[in-house]
Amino acid sequence: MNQYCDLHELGWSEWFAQRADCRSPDTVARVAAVDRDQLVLVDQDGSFRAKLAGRYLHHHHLNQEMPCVGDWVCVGKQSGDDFGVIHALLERRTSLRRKSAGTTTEYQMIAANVDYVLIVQSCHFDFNPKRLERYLVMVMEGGAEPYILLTKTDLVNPTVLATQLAEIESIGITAPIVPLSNVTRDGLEDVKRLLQPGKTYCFVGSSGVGKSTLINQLVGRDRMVTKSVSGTGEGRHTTVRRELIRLDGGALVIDNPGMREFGILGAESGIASSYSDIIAFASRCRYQDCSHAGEPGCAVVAAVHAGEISQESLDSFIKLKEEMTFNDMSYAEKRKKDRDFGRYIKSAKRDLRGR
Ligand SMILES: Nc1nc2c(ncn2[C@@H]2O[C@H](COP(=O)(O)OP(=O)(O)OP(=O)(O)O)[C@@H](O)[C@H]2O)c(=O)[nH]1
Ligand SMILES: [Mg+2]
Ligand SMILES: [Zn+2]
Repeated sequence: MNQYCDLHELGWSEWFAQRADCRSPDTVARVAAVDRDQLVLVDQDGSFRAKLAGRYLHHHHLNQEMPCVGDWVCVGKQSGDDFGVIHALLERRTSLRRKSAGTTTEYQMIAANVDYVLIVQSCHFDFNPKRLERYLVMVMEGGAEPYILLTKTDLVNPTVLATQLAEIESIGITAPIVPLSNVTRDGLEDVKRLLQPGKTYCFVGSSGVGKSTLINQLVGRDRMVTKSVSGTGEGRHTTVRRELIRLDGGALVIDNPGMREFGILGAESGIASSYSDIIAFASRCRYQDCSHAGEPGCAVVAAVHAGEISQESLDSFIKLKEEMTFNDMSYAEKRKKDRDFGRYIKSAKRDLRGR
């Protein structure tokens, strides 16, 4: 994060100024990353570490009450000290979150105070309009604006891409779509044009679709860790934490670990890496909606037989997916209520503008 910038350059606006009521001598800072019980904050003087005040932890227990990347907080810091104590969380203007499995009151936060969410899918293997819709609902509900990025266009022929674009439009999705390749750099300028200084952009999408690679291209150097896995372009779970960074052009971007669609929002936990193996194999199953329960052409079951995945991790993965189906029920209900999805999106957008 750049040193010595104005709070506005970190995304601060009148909206927050009107609601900030930090007790003196606390000042406001933005959460750039969360590492277990420590947070990385940024303010006009640069970045520093901080932890939550004991009193705060005592009074707040829900997931969504804990500061997440993108949040603004009130923090006490002695001048010259490089460690802060967080006393309060400022109201969120927008939030990107999902319901936790099996509870109605708790949410898993992905990021806060995001202006735009870039939903990233690869047009090679990962393309899935249903999942795209689920992301769109999540974005709209959180109050941010969506963009759709289709990566790895170098791996499909143009007619495949054209069919995918047509399919997205045919189901009533009106969000702007940018096809791109991190390899040929086609479309990169289109992405850059979307990015405005002082606005916050959160990248979401499955593991391996090229989120970090894209952010590195935008930064102009290798800021995020990416992993080369195979010539076919499938990736494994590489990014392990969310992080807010400021691009030279002034836009603020948040990288995310993949696999959101499975709702493993605590994807930082150890099990995530074994699931990402399963997901990598699953992308090669014959059927896109394969449940890995004996369908023909199932690459996951084949990998179990080959000893590349253990039966136990497959079992827990399937169990987790069942929970996620439960998670998605609210989405199904929403769809029933509002059969015309396009209309739903439009009204959500109207609500947003009315805010
Ligand atoms: N052919 C091709 N490969 C790409 C493209 N973008 C990324 N890759 C490759 O895909 C793999 C995964 O890329 P990452 O950027 O690590 O993916 P990610 O979305 O950040 O993945 P997670 O951090 O696990 O969520 C790497 O091997 C990249 O080199 C692309 O446009 N075309
Ligand atoms: Mg990544
Ligand atoms: Zn399968």
